Amino acid sequence: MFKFKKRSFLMTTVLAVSLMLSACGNNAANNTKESNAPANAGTGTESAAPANAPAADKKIVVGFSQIGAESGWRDAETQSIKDTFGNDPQFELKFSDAQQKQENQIKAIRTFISQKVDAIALAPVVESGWETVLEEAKAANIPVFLLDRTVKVSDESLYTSFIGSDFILEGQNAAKTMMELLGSDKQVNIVELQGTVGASAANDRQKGFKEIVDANPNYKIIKSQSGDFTRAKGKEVMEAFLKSDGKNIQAVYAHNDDMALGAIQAIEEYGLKPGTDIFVVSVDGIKPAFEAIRDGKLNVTVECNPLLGPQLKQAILDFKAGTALDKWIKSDEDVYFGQKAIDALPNRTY
Ligand code: GYE
Repeated sequence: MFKFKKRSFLMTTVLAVSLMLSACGNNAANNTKESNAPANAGTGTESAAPANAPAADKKIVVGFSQIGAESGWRDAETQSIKDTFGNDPQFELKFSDAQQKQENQIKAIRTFISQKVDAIALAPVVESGWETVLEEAKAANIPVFLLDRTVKVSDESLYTSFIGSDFILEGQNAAKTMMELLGSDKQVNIVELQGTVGASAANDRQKGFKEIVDANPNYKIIKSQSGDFTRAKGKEVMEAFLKSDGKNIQAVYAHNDDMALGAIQAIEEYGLKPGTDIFVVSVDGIKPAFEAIRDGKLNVTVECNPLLGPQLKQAILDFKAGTALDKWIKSDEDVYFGQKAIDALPNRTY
């Protein structure tokens, strides 16, 4: 049932080719599929030119509401957006850092609306509470692209596309790889470090993982708590888990690498060996995680691609040209452990 070994070469090749394509700003795979989404809903003009074409000499202004800088993954995403739009003279980027607060993101979106930007990109810190401000953007005919995390809204036309990963799949892959490497017939008590409460990345990574674990009576999640996607809180929560459950813990599942790196520190300070005494699996695939795998302290990282700048840019250009977009533009990802992670390390840029 578990197919990573067989598929890993193919997946790596597919990943490399698609990364090359998107690096060239020509991610054909994402732009030619049929879309269920209404094409450019709510933004029509009377012009005979492509529906959303800007005047030839006018820059395309993009407002990006970023969550904050809680993790290495997010820093890499911010850099990807700044590089992509900063290096392209047809764009102007307005960047706003919300410091983890939804209210700051709502304020930023309202500012972008009053500035009449051409497109809004939003990495929503949590899933709910966006309807009102998204309705305001829609009323102003400004397309909203959700980046990396998604929202729960009753009306899907409130955003144009979601560009990001399949978090349920990531959670499933984390559990499947854990069982493959530890053996599914072994008794395994797992502690879980959740991401930010209410974030789609946390909700769905929990859901996918739990689904697989619940199907195996030998595997149990004995504790689960939020470490807010940060290294410091991941360490703090792991310290508490070790204090209450100590040697009863066989594995850690962290919703991101930063929290796993914090947990690794806590395990070492407790006097156990992370990666050996306690199995550690996390999500993201940032460089320090690859280094931790090389050093034998982390067992697995499930990749989640933060380099979303080229896909966002292509989506905005397609939208402007009146091309139908996928409602969900998926990013490419893989699973890394053992030698495969060590081999990939020199090419990790973030
Ligand atoms: O995994 C985590 C970050 O939303 C996919 O947010 C993103 C997550 C990522 O802080 O490290």
